[in-house]
Order: sequence, then structure tokens, then C-alpha cells
Amino acid sequence: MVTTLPGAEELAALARDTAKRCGVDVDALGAQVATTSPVNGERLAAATWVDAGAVDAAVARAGEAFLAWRRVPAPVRGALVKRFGELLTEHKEDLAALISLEVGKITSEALGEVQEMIDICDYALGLSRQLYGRTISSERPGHRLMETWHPLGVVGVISAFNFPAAVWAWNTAIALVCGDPVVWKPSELAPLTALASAALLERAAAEQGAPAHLSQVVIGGPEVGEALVDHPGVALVSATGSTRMGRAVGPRVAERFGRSLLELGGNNAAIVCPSADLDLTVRGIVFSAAGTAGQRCTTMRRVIAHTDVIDALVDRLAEAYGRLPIGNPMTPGTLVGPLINERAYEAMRGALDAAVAQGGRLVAGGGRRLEDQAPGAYYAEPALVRMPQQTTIVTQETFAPILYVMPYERLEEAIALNNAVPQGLSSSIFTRDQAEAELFVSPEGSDCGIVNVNIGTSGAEIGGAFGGEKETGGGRESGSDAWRGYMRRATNTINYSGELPLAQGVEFDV
Ligand code: UN1
Repeated sequence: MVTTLPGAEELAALARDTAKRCGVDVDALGAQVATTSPVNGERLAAATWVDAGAVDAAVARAGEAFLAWRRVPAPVRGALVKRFGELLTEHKEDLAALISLEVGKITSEALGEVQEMIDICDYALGLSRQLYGRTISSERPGHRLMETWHPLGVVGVISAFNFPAAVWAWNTAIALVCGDPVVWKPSELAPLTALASAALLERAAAEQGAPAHLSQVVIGGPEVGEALVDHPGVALVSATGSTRMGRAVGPRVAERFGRSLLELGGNNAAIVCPSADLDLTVRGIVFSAAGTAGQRCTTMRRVIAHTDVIDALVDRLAEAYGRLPIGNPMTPGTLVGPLINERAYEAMRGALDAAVAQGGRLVAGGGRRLEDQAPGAYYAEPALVRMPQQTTIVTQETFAPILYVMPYERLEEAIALNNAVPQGLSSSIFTRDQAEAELFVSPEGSDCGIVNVNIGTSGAEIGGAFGGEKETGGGRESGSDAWRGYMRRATNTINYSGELPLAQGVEFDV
């Protein structure tokens, strides 16, 4: 595929016009910190960074908003996310374009990211009438036990470049119906996507007569994130990023008895069994391993294939990798866009060298494309590496499109390999043998938060709880009952008996 990458002026103008259409005051952006588009490696936009003091002010404003918002009935709060979802639908192409421009996602995946935002708004709207507590039988006559769920407080969201808008939306749509304002520190690599997303929410809030400052954005460096993490006014810190970041965030929030919701690294594997449908398996693997240029936390990084099928599988994967259209993510037909930056490419090169030093064989990809046209853009060929076993480099997450393929003979051995990494986000098994599939999803199976059968590791729907175990951080966001993390539970005992019997039969008469 021959790609011509667009020039700096063209992309910068497109970014500016698109952000403006979403309601961003582009003339007030400032020029303090420039961003680069991974599409052509050239300057795209600039934004003004705030400091830790601005976080203080934002949290104080959010605290005010909380006092008003918690009094608004949840279904009325739902009307806000409903309107937000409508505006997202109206500006779906705009936001997707900004995502492609700022982080290099192909158009279809960028549209998919905005669709996740729309979906979570629908979900949160329904949820706004379903924030159920339980009633519980009391052991005492004339008593009732019940639990109620109340708004928690200000939620701080720290998000990463690879899902520059959807992760915020998952948190924000749920937080808003739960009665919580949000202060967002987006990736500093994608300020326009953040400002455009937030502008649409602000418009929805103004139209719905919601209190001011329910949603605020603080763009800046690590000290801005740290200020959110340490702020006693932030009840919940929801942070998505590397395990290294989470290791810093978790204890700091715990120290002040705040709540944290961590979505950290993944090192996701698929087990391919002898009975697997190889056509479906190859498609599932290639989307999860090469899609988003390997930059999802759910990206498939390991394949554990039975010795009966590994050779055929590797041949077919190599053939598919050879056909991957790599190039301008905004050109129809492209399936693999650029890596986010040079550092990502260097990490990929380093991991490939380590893999070869540890006995691996590079079967496909690994090279760089379009370097002549755009020296500052890093288009990498997704790499397929055959490994003799699960060596050290395979147990580490490299945020780039590298897929390691290893053999197994007994399914128990494959499951042990799946689980023998520090991360525990997503996992898959490809099989037509029901007993194998059942074992994989059983308590003796995968130890991950996401366990799939006959589909890849990435591309989860928003209706389920999303997150993982071990070094992935243990947090759950998005659907199912993840909303409980954004509320506080009160247990109420109501005595209508006119007597005062004590629980556990305790006597205390004065
Ligand atoms: C992430 O990579 O941070 O399951 C989130 C998926 C997407 C979300 C990924 N729905 O791949």
C-alpha cells in the first residue's frame, strides 16, 4: 500500500477546525506546550499547561458542584448523560478525527472509541434508574435493614494516550449518574481530544441546567496528576496507565484513605488448541495483536499454541502480517497506523533484540516504514516472534505490536503459562472442545479479569465490568456493577417496634 502522509499545515488546520466545531475555544488554547501528530511527526497543536495550584482550585469548584449535584435525583442526572450521548453521536466523526490526529488510531477504531462513549452514555442513562440497594431481613422483630447508595464525591480521572477519550467517558458517564463531579487529567499527548470531549459535555450540562463545574479538565505534566492523587478533596482516583504509574498512585491514595480504581498493564495471551477453527483464530489474533498498532492495554502479546497446530498457525499469521496495510490512519483501508512516538518505537526495537537474544526468531515484521517521508513519525510493522518458551521479555509488557508465539503440549501447562505473568487483564482460548473452554473459564483456568472463548483479548463491550487482577490493579470500570465504586453505601437499621431489643441477644438494661 502506497501512502502519502499529509503535511503539517493540513493536519494542524484540520485539528483546529474540528476542535472548534466541537466547541473548543481554539483561540484561547495558548502556545505553551506543543503536541506532535504521530501521523506525520510534525507539530499539530499547542495547549497551556496548568500547575498543581490549578488542581486545588478545580477540586474546590468540583466540591461545590457536588453539594448541588448530589441533591438532584439520579434519573434527572441521567438526562444529562443522555444529552451528552446525543452530542457525541452528532460529533462522532469530529471526535474520531481528533483521536486519529493526536494518537494515530485508524478511522474505524477511532469511530469505535467514540461509539464506546455513546454506548456508556446509554448504559449510564438506564443505570440512573437502577442504583439499587438491598433490603435484608433483620434478626430483631419490628426492624428493617436496608442499604442505600449515595453519591461519593469528586472523582479524579487520569487517562492515557491510547484511549484518549473513551476511558474518561466510561468514568464520567457513570460518575455523573452516581452524583459525582469529575476532574480529568487527560494524556498531555491528546489535549484537543480531551478539550473537545469536555466541551460537548459542558454544552449538555448547560442545556440541562446542571450545576457549573461538574466536569473540568486539567492539562499538565506529572505534578498535575500527583496533585489530584494527593488531594483530600478527591474521593476516588480512577487512573489508567502503566503499572509503574499505578504503583505510585495506589499507595498514595491509600495513605489518605481515598479510593482508587486502577487500570494498569496487560500482557494478554491466547491459547490455541488443536481443535481451534484456524480461520477464525487467525482473524481474532491479528485484530487483537496488530490492531491499534499494539497499543491497547488489551492487546494480545502472547500466543500459546499446541504443538500440533503451532507451525500451521505461525505460517498463516506470518502470511496475514505480510498483508497488513500500514500507513496513514485516516486513509480508508489502512489497518495499522503509527506508534505514538519515538520512545515507543525504541521500546519495540529493544524488546525485539531481547527476544532474539533469548532464543526467539523474528518470523514477520519488525521493520520501520515511511521513515523517508516522515522522519518524526514511527510506523512499525507488527512483529511476529516465535519463542522456544516464555522467557523474561515475554513476561514484560512492551506497548507496541509484538506477538510472541510459544508451544504447549498439555492444556494445564498452557493455562499455567497464561497465568505466569505479573499482569492479569485479558485472556482467550480458541477451541471447539467444550471441556477445554470450560476449564479455561473455571476457577482453575485463566486468572485474568477478562476471559474469552473464540474471540481475541481486545475489543471488550462496555456492558461488562472492565479490568484485571494482579499488576493490572484490580479495578473495574464501565458496565455491570462497577458503578458501586463511584458511590458510598450506607446500611440502615430502622426500628418501628417501640421496643429496643439489641442484636446478638445482648442485655443492657439501665
Ligand atoms: C485500553 O486499552 O485502555 O477492550 C482500553 C478494549 C477496549 C478498551 C481498551 N474496549 O480493547
